[in-house]
Amino acid sequence: MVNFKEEESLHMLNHSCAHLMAQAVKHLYPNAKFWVGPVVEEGFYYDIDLGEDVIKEDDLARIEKEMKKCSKDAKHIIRKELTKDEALNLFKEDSYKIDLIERMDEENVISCYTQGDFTDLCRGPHMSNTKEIKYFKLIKFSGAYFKGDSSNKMLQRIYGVCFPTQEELDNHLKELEEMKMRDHRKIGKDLEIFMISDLVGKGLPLWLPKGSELRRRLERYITDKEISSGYQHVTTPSLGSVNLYKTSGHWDHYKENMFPKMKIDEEEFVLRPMNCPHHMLIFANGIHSYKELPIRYAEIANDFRYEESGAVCGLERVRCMTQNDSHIFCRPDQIKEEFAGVVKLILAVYQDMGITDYTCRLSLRDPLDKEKYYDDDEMWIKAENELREVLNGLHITYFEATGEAAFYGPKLDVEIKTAIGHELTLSTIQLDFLLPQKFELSYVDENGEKVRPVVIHRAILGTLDRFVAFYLEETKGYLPLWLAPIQVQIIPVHKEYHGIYAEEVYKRLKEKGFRVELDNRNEKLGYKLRESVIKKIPYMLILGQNEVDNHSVSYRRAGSEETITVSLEEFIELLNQDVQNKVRYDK
Ligand code: TSB
Ligand code: ZN
Repeated sequence: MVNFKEEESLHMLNHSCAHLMAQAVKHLYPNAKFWVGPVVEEGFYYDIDLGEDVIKEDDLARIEKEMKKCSKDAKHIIRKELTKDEALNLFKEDSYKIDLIERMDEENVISCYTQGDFTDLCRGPHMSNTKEIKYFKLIKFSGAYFKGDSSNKMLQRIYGVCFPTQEELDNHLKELEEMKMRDHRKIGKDLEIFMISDLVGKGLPLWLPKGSELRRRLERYITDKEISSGYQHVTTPSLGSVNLYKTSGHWDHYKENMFPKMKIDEEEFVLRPMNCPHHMLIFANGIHSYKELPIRYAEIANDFRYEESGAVCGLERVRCMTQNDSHIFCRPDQIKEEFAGVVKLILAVYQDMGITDYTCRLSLRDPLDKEKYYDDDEMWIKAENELREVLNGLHITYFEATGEAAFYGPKLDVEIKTAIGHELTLSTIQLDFLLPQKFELSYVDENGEKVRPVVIHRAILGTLDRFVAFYLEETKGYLPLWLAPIQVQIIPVHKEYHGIYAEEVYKRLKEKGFRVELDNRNEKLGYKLRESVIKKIPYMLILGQNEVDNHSVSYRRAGSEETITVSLEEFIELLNQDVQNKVRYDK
């Protein structure tokens, strides 16, 4: 009896299920040829050459049905060991298997597994009978290039998952469904936040009117917060000369993440991947006394990075991003205070947003691998200790990651996990001792001597792109009132009878500065309500005869079934309270 509690057995079950799927596919597509079918985190997949055929949504159910049949057939799964020659002979019609066998050397034991009419080359181990493979589901399919090389043939990849019991399978499918519902790409579509067009390009999202409104709210919020915390905003171009990036060192160390250079007249330019060099030059533009420091330049800035096409994902990893960036120029004796200031700013912003689920990673150098880092032992030891002291002093829980520091200094990254399990950095604070040197920055100290400042790079929201991706998932799309692109949706029960009153309410809310939509279309009430629910608009106002007669409004808050009737003035007060308290509706 197999103990399914053990991961190994689950692995074996999933692997056997991949064979079961291959057997079913072979029954339905007799010319199918199989490449590899590994077990992966989400279950298993198999890469299949179907000739001219392409898998479509309906085919998954058909294949599943055939798998059920193969399972019920209760065939023994029989292992047989082969010499290389025997294996080559057995699979002589199958170029994929020959490719695999050719690469095996003499020490490898070559084995194949047979279940009824189906034999596959496989190391095993497997379940002993197909009847043991019962609780499975084919999840999704995609194209996958043979050996991952885009110049090769595109194979059909089918993903599935298998469990020892129906209950475990059901739980897993439920989790997958919840994950899908929370995926920012789905919410972003429902809420009309952004779209992607192949004609524009991968990783280059287009922000729709509602998405742009959300961005504007975030920009205003963070800019105001920064200005009140002593930052000065600057505006710099999204490209710069190649020489600028040669001076900064990005050309040597970051080129593979940049779009290629372009030549105009006799000059070469690049789309910028970061804003630091521009900000260094603004600092270098003046003479600075030690008394002026710290100087904090901030910018809501567009950057461009080459991210691999397989890595780009909705808004969370893009090729054109908008950083909520700043570079702080300070004296070495101000590092601690400035670092603490940024940490506190992050905490304040997270508190406003209601974000509690994150991890802080303090990335340090590996002292045994000094080659990898800017060479100044004393500086590293001092800086790392100072960062630790600040974090401890603020009672921040963090973990240390040795060897994860940047070349130019230690950093603190705030990490979050997305709905589909990606671990990403949201906020970051990075100490830098090198760029000031590259740009020969200095300030004048109390003795009239020129001294190098230290730079702190920091992003609080990270990029607006990644932040919105994260926050849509964090709130499940129920954006708080202060950020919601549309705050109130007004729905008259009958346009002819209640439309005029609805207009009045609309005007009054607009006057008060709220973002309101009036749904005066000739659609059924139920239809309008359903649409508003999908869009997760924080407040729905339903206005019928009762409301007209009493000069009242009936509201329903997003995610709630309850309808509450109050006077219009009370409703305005409620909205003001929600904005002021930054109330979250999903918690
Ligand atoms: C903070 N020069 C620093 C800056 O001064 C910098 O660029 N740091 S960074 O490379 O870590 O990027 C800042 C933030 O941008 C990251 O913390 C992350 O939240 C976000 N980010 C990075 N790459 C992407 C991307 N491809 N798509 C969306 N957001 C990204
Ligand atoms: Zn920077």
